[in-house]
Amino acid sequence: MPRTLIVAAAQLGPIPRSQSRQEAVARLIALMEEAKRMGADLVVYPEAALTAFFPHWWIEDEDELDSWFERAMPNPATQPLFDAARRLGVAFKLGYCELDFSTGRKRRFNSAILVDKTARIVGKYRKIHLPGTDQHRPEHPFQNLEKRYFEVGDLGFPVWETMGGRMGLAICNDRRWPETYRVMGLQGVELVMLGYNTPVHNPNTPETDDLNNFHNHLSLQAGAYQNGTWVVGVAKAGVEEGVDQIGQSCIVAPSGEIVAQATTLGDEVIVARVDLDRCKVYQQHIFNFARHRRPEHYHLIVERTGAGPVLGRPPEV
Ligand code: CDV
Repeated sequence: MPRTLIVAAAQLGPIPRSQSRQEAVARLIALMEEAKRMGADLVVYPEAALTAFFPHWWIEDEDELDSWFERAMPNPATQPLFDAARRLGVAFKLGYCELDFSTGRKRRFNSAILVDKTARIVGKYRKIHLPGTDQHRPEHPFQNLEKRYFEVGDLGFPVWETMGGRMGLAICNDRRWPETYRVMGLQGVELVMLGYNTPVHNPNTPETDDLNNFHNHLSLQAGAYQNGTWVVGVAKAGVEEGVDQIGQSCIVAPSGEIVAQATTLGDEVIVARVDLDRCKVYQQHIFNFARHRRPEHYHLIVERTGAGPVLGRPPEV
């Protein structure tokens, strides 16, 4: 298996509330075809790439809420994307909202799947770090109701051996948490793929709005470097149903350097040549976890500083 892949980040502009799944999928296929022309082996799409980001709205009607979710993958609306992957020989990572009945009760997740060049689903991840609240905040210009609409993912942070490397998935807010990368880093991950819907304005913390682009890249670059892994972060960008979202989709090398970056807030493909062997210099030396990581000593620092576990933080992040 070659250890070098051409990886594409397929940024999306806004998906209007009125846009059908079929129309959204047609956009994804157009981006995949463009990525193929650019030589791509693998295309990474954003979080919730089939619909508008409905957690920004208060929805009381159960059927209306369910209408934003997928009950199967693939399904009739997304089958053309799988067909395109097989026809073009391009793997992809897709973010979508999942309605699951496998345990005998209805569960909703913010999910992502990794699909190989034969259109076979290699793995699934369900978002663990859900931001926002489960409460309606009518005084805010828009909501983030992920804690109301989704359950915390129950699949952990697995890593799959496929496409010649070790691949992992994360979703949006996960990228801000070092644990996300480290749990996969401890499994030797070489390429982390994630998508995001990140508003420019955070109604809870407007004083940090100016730093949103900086914090996006800071998180992606730190996660990459500190685990010696490639990271691809892909936005749904632009003004979607009145909510302005950041772009800045990018591909980050294990050095922490950004090697490709989107320059628009619309549908845009960027590509990079991803040599998975570039992880080795970091994973075998500065971040050789087996040789240098000392988890058995970390608790001493907590005891000496008296910091203890951090409890009682405000419920919203
Ligand atoms: N979809 C997200 O997870 N968005 C969060 C916002 C709400 C802070 C993010 O971390 O980008």
